Amino acid sequence: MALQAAALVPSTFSVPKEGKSGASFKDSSLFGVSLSDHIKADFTSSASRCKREFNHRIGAVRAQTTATATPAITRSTVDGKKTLRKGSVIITGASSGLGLATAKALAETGKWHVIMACRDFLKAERAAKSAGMSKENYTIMHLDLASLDSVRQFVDSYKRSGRPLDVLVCNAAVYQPTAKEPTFTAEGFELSVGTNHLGHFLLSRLLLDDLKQSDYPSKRLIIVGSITGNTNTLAGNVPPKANLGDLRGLAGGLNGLNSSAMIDGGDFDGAKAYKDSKVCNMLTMQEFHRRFHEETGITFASLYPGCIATTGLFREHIPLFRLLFPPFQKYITKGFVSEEEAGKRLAQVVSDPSLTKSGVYWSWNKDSASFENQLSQEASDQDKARKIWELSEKLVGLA
Ligand code: LMG
Ligand code: NDP
Ligand code: PMR
Repeated sequence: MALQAAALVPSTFSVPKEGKSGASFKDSSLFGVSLSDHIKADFTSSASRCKREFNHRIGAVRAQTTATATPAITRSTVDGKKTLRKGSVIITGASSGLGLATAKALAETGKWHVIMACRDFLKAERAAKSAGMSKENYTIMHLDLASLDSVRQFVDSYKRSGRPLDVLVCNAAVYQPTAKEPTFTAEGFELSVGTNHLGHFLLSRLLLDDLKQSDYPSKRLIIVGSITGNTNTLAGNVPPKANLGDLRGLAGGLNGLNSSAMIDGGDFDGAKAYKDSKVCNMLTMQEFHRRFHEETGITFASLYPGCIATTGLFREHIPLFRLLFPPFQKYITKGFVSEEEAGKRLAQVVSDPSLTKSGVYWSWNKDSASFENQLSQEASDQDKARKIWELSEKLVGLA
């Protein structure tokens, strides 16, 4: 009943406190202050710092690669002015929803070449065309995150293309709210955590070195998170709640045979598995930050883009939910954002010079201004982040 009341009177949201700090609802579009303005990037200095290393790496293969790849961080224009080369950004799951809207927003600037990493090539091609993206601004490459072989093949092809990698966006996800029984990835991991977390974990580990070698002024690894994985919010308290427990299911391989399909070892619940996977995404971002930010200069970030209630994410939900969810979010919670607006938000995290701070979980307030949000206790638990990292390494064959 608390949830119901809160849904109807958003300004009186109230959930039990978690840990020692009070509950925070900054995740909602109704709460929050922009803290981003003070962060300023210094692009020029890092550009020159990385240039030599980049040219050394890329030079040898450059001659054989496509015309779209650019040999140096700057290129000369006709009037002799130097301009920044196009950035190369990989976006997983760019065939619909947030990923597509972000690809479109970045492509439209003319400053980015978007590599749309998608499991359905034809769907991605149609989506790019109907979004009005012009051919010179994107490349579609096959990637099925539910298969680690496919992830490895994708990485090999990308490396062979000779293209630099400036930003990687881990965006793709599946959500199975109505599934009664678990389904599994090619390697036998429960599908939501297997795709949303483990597939992306392997992908980003294998591409980290490419990001590191990029000479782009600000190189970034972004993993899309969500409010529903954060139990310090109202949305995160709608049952079933995210909870990774002691990770016994993850340790057992999430295979539903000799181990549970759920991270916490409990009975299968598709909605919980999705929320758990988002907690893993947010913890992984922070673990990357702790392990690699200083050494590599890469910005690691996560975000909640707002409730994009119209995307394909809800394709498996019952028709009544799909009908009522958008007006519910628009008029009752006021957390609704359009795909276009959400795409602009993620595009900011990719390229805005003021969003270079690493280790941050970004959200936007009701005026669409970005701010650094607080994660729930579990989604910022350093010990759990390390354990998930280590268990995930074993599962994907990195350790
Ligand atoms: C679980 O249920 C599912 O079991 C699981 O499969 C998975 O989907 C998981 O988190 C995902 O959810 C969670 C359960 C939470 O939610 C529900 O049972 C249904 C909630 C439906 C929410 C979206 C639709 C809301 C429609 C509002 C009306 C539309 C208005 C249009 C605009 C009008 C403008 C004036 O359950 C709880 O946490 C219990 C909380 C109590 C429910 C409070 C409901 C408040 C909203 C008013 C409800 C109106 C009744 C509509 C019935 C819709 C049924 C789908
Ligand atoms: P969509 O379903 O529209 O997009 C998800 C994308 O992921 C699709 O392109 C889908 O491909 C792709 N995908 C799914 N499985 C795989 C796979 N095995 N390999 C490769 N790609 C795959 O949903 P959204 O745009 O809403 O979701 C995008 C991100 O935003 C997700 O990380 C989600 O958790 C997050 N998010 C969404 C919110 C929302 O309200 N919608 C709120 C908060 C976060 P295909 O087109 O082939 O199905
Ligand atoms: Mg939620 C401020 C309130 C708020 C916000 C921002 C969201 C976002 N939701 C809110 C409130 C509520 N939701 C309330 C009060 C209810 C009970 C009626 C409710 C229910 C609900 C359901 C059943 N909400 C949902 C579902 C889903 O199936 C979605 C989900 O959990 O997917 C995992 C969902 C979502 N609500 C959100 C967001 C962003 C989602 C989409 C999923 C995601 O995290 O990506």
